Amino acid sequence: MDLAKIAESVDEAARTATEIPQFSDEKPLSVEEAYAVQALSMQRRYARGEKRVGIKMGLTSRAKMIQVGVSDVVWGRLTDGMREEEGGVVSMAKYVHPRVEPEIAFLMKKPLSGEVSALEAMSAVEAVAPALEIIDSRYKAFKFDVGDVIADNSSSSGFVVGSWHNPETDISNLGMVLNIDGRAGEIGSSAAILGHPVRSLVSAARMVASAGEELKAGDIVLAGGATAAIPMAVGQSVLLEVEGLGQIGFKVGE
Ligand code: OOG
Ligand code: MG
Repeated sequence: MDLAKIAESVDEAARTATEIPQFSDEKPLSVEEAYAVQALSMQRRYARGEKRVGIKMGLTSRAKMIQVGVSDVVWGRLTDGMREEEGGVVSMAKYVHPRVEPEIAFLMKKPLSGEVSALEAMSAVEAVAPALEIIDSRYKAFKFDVGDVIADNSSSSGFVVGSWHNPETDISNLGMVLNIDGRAGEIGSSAAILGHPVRSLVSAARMVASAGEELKAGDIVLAGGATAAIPMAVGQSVLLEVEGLGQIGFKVGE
C-alpha cells in the first residue's frame, strides 16, 4: 500500500474541503498504517507553513464512540491554521460537513510523554480552558472505520479555546452545555471524558510517545468531546457554557 499517496489524498481532501471515499471500502488501513498516513499528511501541512500547536484526543467519551461507531481512543495533531477566533465567524466554506463539540483544553507548561500518572500529568499543566472542537471528517457521509479516521487526522479541522484558568481548578465534573441559537443542544459533564479529563491527558502522553513525539511546553491538548457533536449550519450561533470556566462561542458564516 502506498501510504504517501493515501496521505496526499487525505491532505488534499482537507485542504480543498472535498469529500473522498472511505479507504475501508477497498482495503482497510491498520491502526499502525493509519498513524503513518496521518504523520505523512501532517508533514505536507507543515511544508505549506502551518505550525503544530498541540494535539487533540478523540473518542474519549461514550457519547462520541456511539455517535461514530468507533470505540478506540484516537489522537490527531492541531496546527495554528486550524485555530478559529473565540467570538468570531467560522466560515462553512472551509469545511465539508463540520460538526461542533464541547471540550476541555489543557495548556502544557512542561514536556510530557510516555507512561505518566494523573498527578504527573497535572503537574505539567499550565492552565485549563473551555474549548470547542470543529470536527470535519473528509469521508463521505461522515462515515469511517478506525483506520480511516486516524488517517484523516482524527477528523481534526478547527478549534476555539476560551480563557485560561488556574490548573488547580477542579475539572472532574463540570456541567457543559452546548447551545445552538440560544437553546441547549447537548448537555453533559466533563466527567464523561474518560471519567476525568486528566485521563485523556495521560493517554495523550502515552500515545504521542508511541509515535516518538512528546507534548511540549506551550502545547494545547484537547481532551475530547464530552457529548455527541452537533452538525453546523450557516447562520447558527454556537455557545458553550462550562461550569466555572465561562462561555465561548462563534457564529457560523457562509
Ligand atoms: C472523530 C474524532 C473524535 C472527539 O472529541 O471525540 C473527536 C469524529 O468524531 O469524527 O474529536
Ligand atoms: Mg473532538
